[in-house]
Amino acid sequence: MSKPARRAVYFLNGPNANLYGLTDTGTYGADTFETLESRCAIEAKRLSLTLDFRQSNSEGALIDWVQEAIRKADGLIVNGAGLTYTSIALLDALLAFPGPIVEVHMSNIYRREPFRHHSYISKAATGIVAGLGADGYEIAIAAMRRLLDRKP
Ligand code: DHK
Repeated sequence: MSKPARRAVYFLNGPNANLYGLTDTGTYGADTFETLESRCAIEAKRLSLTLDFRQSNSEGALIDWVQEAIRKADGLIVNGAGLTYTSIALLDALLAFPGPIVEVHMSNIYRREPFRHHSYISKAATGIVAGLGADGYEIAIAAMRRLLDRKP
């Protein structure tokens, strides 16, 4: 079988994702954010994806990166973290992205507090991965590869 075409994917992480593995390991697991990033880099390489993996605590930075992705990326994976439940501005930026979007959460947000049960950004998502911990990050990348390979 021929190798799939190389595609560019942005993987954006919101506020406090940099604390994964350092606090609340019961919810988010013991992998640090750096470990998560290197696991994703390995999976992306295996699937011929060029991965741009970023994290910010700032809503504006995340929105700027989504706008940058509109020009530079074929697919977008996003863990909005706490902004998932508050940011219509992040939703509006994501709605402007023309390619597939995978929303990812380390935890199963529907088993948690009610305020985590409504994601604004899901309206822009092609699909969602939640509750699978760090494995979910790799699964989101594999799902993105399949979405990018779909015939229009
Ligand atoms: C990450 C966070 O930081 C929380 O604010 C969300 C999400 C859940 C996650 O499971 O990855 O509520």
